[in-house]
Amino acid sequence: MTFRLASLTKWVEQAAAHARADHVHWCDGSDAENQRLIDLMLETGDLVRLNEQTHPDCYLHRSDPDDVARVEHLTYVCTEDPHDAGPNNNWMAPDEAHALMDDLFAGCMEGRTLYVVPYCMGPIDSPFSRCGVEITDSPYVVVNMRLMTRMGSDALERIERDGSFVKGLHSTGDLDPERRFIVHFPEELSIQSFGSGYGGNALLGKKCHALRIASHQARTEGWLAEHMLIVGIENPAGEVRYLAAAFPSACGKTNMAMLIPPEPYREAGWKVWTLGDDIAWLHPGQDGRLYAINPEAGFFGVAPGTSRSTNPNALAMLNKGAIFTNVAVTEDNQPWWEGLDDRVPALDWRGRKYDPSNGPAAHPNSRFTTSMQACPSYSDQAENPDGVPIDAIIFGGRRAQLAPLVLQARDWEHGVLVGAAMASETTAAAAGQVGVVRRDPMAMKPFGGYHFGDYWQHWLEVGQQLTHPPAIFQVNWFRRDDEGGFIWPGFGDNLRVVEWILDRCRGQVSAVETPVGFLPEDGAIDLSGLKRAPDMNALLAYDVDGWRRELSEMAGFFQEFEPRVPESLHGQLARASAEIG
Ligand code: OXD
Ligand code: MN
Repeated sequence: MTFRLASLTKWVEQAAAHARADHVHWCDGSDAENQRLIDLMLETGDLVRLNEQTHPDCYLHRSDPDDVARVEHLTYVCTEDPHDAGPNNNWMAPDEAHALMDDLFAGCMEGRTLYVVPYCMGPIDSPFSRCGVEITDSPYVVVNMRLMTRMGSDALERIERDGSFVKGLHSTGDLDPERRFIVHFPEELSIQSFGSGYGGNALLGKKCHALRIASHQARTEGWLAEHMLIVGIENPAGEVRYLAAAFPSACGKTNMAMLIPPEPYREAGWKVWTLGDDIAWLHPGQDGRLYAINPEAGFFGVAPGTSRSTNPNALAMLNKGAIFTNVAVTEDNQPWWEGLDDRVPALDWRGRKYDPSNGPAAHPNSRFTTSMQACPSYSDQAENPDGVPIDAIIFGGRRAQLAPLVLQARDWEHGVLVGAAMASETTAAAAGQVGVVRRDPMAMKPFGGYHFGDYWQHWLEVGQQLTHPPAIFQVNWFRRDDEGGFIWPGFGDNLRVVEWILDRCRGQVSAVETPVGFLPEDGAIDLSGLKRAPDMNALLAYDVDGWRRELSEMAGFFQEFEPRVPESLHGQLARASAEIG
């Protein structure tokens, strides 16, 4: 590299001086550099080599036991005006946040190497991609960022061409949960993260940049940054249609992104193509359709529950070149987690001899990191600089009651209401209680970089630019029966619901209209080949009393975002309430 952007070198020099880093290393993303970092971490014990016969180039990282999930209560959005961060975010004044973080970062890299990690979110030559640079003292972060983003020299070249980038400053600090903060300065396009090495807190390209900062950028530039998988569905005629689907963390996005069609569908020629499992950047196109790119280049998936039957594609990509975080290991040093198979692990996620009285062997939020290209269903459209046209947007939640298996919104505006009012039970992906129903608009509760009222308004405005908007649906794979069991088989069988969604998009099937949206008619979801027919009446029931309560709870929830809730959302809610009576 012959020249470097002055604002970048200056920022790196200042950060290195302030943190008193011993060395500064500019990452080029090469294999040789990656190998050196892996060797270093094998020496320090940050990584453990897994069984080389069964899992070549696979490593295990055991994080600090107090550093295993995103910390939403320590995550801040620091806008000049607190109202701009909204009630959906923790807010701190930018000056106060800078003073706090400056204090924490002072001298924190003494004796450590500071790595400069240039990365590009999105295909390197896409006009929709955005770049960033993460400064970190964690080699684990560097090797993960290399899998998760386009990292290294190509990204640096693009940054120098663009002349702009998002600044991310990260240190694992001393991992003291009392000295842990993840702060965002959307107006400065910068992020500072201290005291955690965990993915969502430390891999700054992911949640911090590609969702919180990008959602803010997207608002000013007229697009959407969303917590959505992107998948291509090929029908037996060979036509591929693309869907984007938002689900809260740990609700099966990775499984849906790479699902294997059930046998009768496979035999008929259906195929599923994976473009992304977590984040979509959506842009209105010249032709009035909505186009999606995946800003990421890898998966940071939840391991527990991943098995040959639930997600064979994921399992196939975990045999080579994967990094595992907080899983258990078997006697012969293979990675293991609950739900994988019936072997008994030897060591749990903390490296202790496995003892069921200590709880699960793998941490419930244990993860794997792999490159997207390792996925057998990888679609090369993930590299398309223009993105792929989206036919349907799906909002999903984890709800034992009420929310039907699938429901279609009447139109874009109603769809924005459906997304804004989404609710789901909490999971282990974030620190805190698991299984509590909370509103999680567009699955963005932890990731929206600005006031949700403004965000819903922005969604409505993007819709106005689309002459052919995607149809919007809500799904719920997680309805339970009276004994607490799941009613719908889920996983690959979700394609049966997707087929109905695609038929609806093309106007090929009629549906039952209710005040809360369209439901499938009797027999409209193909159940052929299922060993046991699920109770479709229970899955598709329209419970008037339940919905009446739900609409009044939605109204209560929207109250929190006044006076910024768009009028048309009130209108949509009033219409549904009037129709229910
Ligand atoms: C993730 C999350 O890691 O949503 O994708 O927590
Ligand atoms: Mn996620």
